[in-house]
Amino acid sequence: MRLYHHPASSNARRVVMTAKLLNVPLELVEIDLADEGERRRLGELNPNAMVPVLQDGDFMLWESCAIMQYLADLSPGQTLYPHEARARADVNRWMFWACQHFSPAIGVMTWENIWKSQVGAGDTDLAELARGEREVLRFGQVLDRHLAGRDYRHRVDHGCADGIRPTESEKRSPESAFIVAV
Ligand SMILES: N[C@@H](CCC(=O)N[C@@H](CS)C(=O)NCC(=O)O)C(=O)O
Repeated sequence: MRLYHHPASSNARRVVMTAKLLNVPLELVEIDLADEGERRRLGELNPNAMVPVLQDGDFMLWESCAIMQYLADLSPGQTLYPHEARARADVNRWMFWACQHFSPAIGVMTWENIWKSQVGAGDTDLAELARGEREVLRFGQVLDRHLAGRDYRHRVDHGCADGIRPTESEKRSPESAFIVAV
């Protein structure tokens, strides 16, 4: 299976981390989101022209959480994505939360701090950055409270140790811990 991704995309990273935890080999194809030609090619794979996109033979799948669930469904005996209804609903709850709340908040930060300059879309909008910071703080606190007292770091470390590393610019940005963790 092939995954079209970008290393700085948290949406792509959560798929890569899931594949590593499930021991599903993926051929990683990096898309340069700053390149017009590559973005056009991406638009042929995903009408939203976004990474990640999974190619499994003639089956194309976009949306990171759908890809994660698909990889789990292809992995007999896996325990990462539970089968029991409430346990699965709890995982689904956090997946929807990440897509609806946390990722969009992080997205404001990464757009203003990283992508905007790379695609020549102008200077950082400080008001927008402040709004992003407020949103990251609001939803980050929800995650923080949920994780307090739970043993979760070894899972994240396991994913990171296998090659998921923040770029130098992400290391300097305050949200890098969240980008790696989610
Ligand atoms: N809901 C989508 C979001 C995907 C997404 O926002 N991808 C970003 C990178 S993190 C992207 O490709 N952006 C390119 C663009 O907006 O043009 C998912 O979970 O896969």
